[in-house]
Amino acid sequence: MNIRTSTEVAAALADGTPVVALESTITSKMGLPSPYNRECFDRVNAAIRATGAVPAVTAVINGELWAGIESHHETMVLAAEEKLAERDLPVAMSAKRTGVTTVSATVTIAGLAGIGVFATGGIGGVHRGAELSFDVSSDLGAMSRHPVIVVSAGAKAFLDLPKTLEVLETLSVPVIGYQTDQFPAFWSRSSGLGLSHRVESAAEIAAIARANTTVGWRGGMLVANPIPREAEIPAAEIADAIATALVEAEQVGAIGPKATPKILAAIAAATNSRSIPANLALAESNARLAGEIAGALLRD
Ligand code: PSU
Ligand code: MN
Repeated sequence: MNIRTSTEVAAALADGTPVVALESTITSKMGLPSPYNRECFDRVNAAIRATGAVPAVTAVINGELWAGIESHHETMVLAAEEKLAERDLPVAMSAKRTGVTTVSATVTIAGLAGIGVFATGGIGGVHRGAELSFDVSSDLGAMSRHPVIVVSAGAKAFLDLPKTLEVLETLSVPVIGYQTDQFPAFWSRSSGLGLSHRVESAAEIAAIARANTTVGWRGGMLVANPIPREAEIPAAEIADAIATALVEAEQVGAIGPKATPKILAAIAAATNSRSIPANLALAESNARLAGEIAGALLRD
């Protein structure tokens, strides 16, 4: 197989220890400003370990796909400046480039490595104004084609969340609320949009994943895990910051792959950095739940 894994991840996959994939864009400068990107990296890795699972950070290093980097790669991966989505992987491989992976690239690599659970912050989705810009994240299509459970705090609130849910339905990606009836909005526990499916435990998520295999579903599913209550930013406050950030991103012409990093940075500025601890807390909480799901998948 054309996938490299750390010695630890290779051993875990071989002996049936749970493994959780992690993306690397959120822990690059495009996801969080330094030093919070390193703090996020350390906290999500520790949260997965605390559940007894092994973290597998995905990245592309000198053209090779890694599912579980070695510790000597960490500094380079945290500093990498190229954001790679699924379609960028073949180009980065042939040109022997180094870059960080988005959700779409991570589910691709995790699927190839046989890792069935992945924790992120928030998935990409349908951008506001997509009816004119056509900006729909490749994360959505990738989740429908790779058999990986994605644990996220919903989708980022600057997206068009109703349209994001519609596209997930069109693509047949199950969306499961973890201890919630509503789709979370990243910094806030709820978007006000109802979900059809709710579970209370990691074991129920594992059972749904197994049933998906029984019905022949070859794609993944989205687990929507609301941000911890104590870290939540009230929806009205974040709404103002989002409005400011979207105007700023438009003024500097941040479109395509540059849009999400620019909007995230502008929201951090507009909230006096309050968005950052919220982002760290939700990523950590998603990592913990993903570790529990990976354990439940192997146990029962
Ligand atoms: N969530 C975060 N920070 C991020 C991202 C998500 O809290 O940096 C990244 C993820 O890697 C996601 C990507 O896959 O943004 C989506 O980018 P785009 O909208 O260009 O598809
Ligand atoms: Mn896009």
